[in-house]
Amino acid sequence: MANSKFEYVRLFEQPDNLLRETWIVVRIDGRGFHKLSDKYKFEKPNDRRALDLMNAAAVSVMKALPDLIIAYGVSDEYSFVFHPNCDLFERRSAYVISSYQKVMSSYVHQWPIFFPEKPLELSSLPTFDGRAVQYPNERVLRDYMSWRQVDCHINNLYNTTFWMLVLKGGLSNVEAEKELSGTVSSDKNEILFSRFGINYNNEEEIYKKGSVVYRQYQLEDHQPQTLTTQAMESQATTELSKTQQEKMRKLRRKAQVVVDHVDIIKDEFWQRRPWLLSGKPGKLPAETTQA
Ligand code: DGT
Ligand code: MG
Ligand code: MG
Repeated sequence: MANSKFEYVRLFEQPDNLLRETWIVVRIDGRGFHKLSDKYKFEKPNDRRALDLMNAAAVSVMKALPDLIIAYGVSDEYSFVFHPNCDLFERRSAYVISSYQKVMSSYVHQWPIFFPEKPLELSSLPTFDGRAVQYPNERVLRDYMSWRQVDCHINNLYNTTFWMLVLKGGLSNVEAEKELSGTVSSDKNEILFSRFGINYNNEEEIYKKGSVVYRQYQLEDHQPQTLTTQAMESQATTELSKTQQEKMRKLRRKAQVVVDHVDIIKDEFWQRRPWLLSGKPGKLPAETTQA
């Protein structure tokens, strides 16, 4: 860049690098989706096509950014996780957060596939907010993921019961809210079962558990590997050269990106997929390697 007397303005640019060796979570959330879901008449409490569209957008982002380790989505939000060894955009916050723009464009782009009969109106285009939070270790990262999944469960049980009371039980929104105020999970399960013959356990997993998106490798046996061992393994991979990072990206691009609706709170999910916390790609399933 040519030197000029105006060059000094660069001194006003503040560094915004995210801390090294921390887990980065970019959480995006649909802006005003309450209104948007009314506008495009999403089914209540869950519109399968709307959730599938969010998942499709998340899969596109995972494919475009091999640095992403895992993503978790529920309702109009998605959390995208980068490993502590990730050096994407030199960990500059604004660039990392901008990955949410990819979600937005992918969501809008794929909308007609999921809602062919409901074209988007320019005045009501879906938009998202995004922010990045750093977590210092695996324990806190996993607690973050557990927090989102517990939230999914609590909200879904409430919403399922609420909308049953309104749509099938003939209550007004205010009456249903009153009926549910002060109730605990077992009360809601009982209302669903005794009044509507619904066993909440049989509801679809995508609604109860949300959606987990990650790269699939060969599953490991369910070994009682301790978290300390995992923590040490990932510690060893924190300082990677640019060439190593690029090699890792290449390997990750070869893996299939899958969408699962499973428990991510218990250890088993993480133990069977050690590549998530270690950040090191696993073994590709045999058929993928031959292709
Ligand atoms: P915000 O995020 O502060 O801009 O406000 P909202 O309106 O996006 O609210 P938020 O993010 O707290 O809650 C998500 C809203 O999106 C909630 O009002 C219900 C709606 N929504 C999300 N998924 C579905 C769905 O599958 N069906 C229906 N009917 N509504 C949904
Ligand atoms: Mg929202
Ligand atoms: Mg939300």
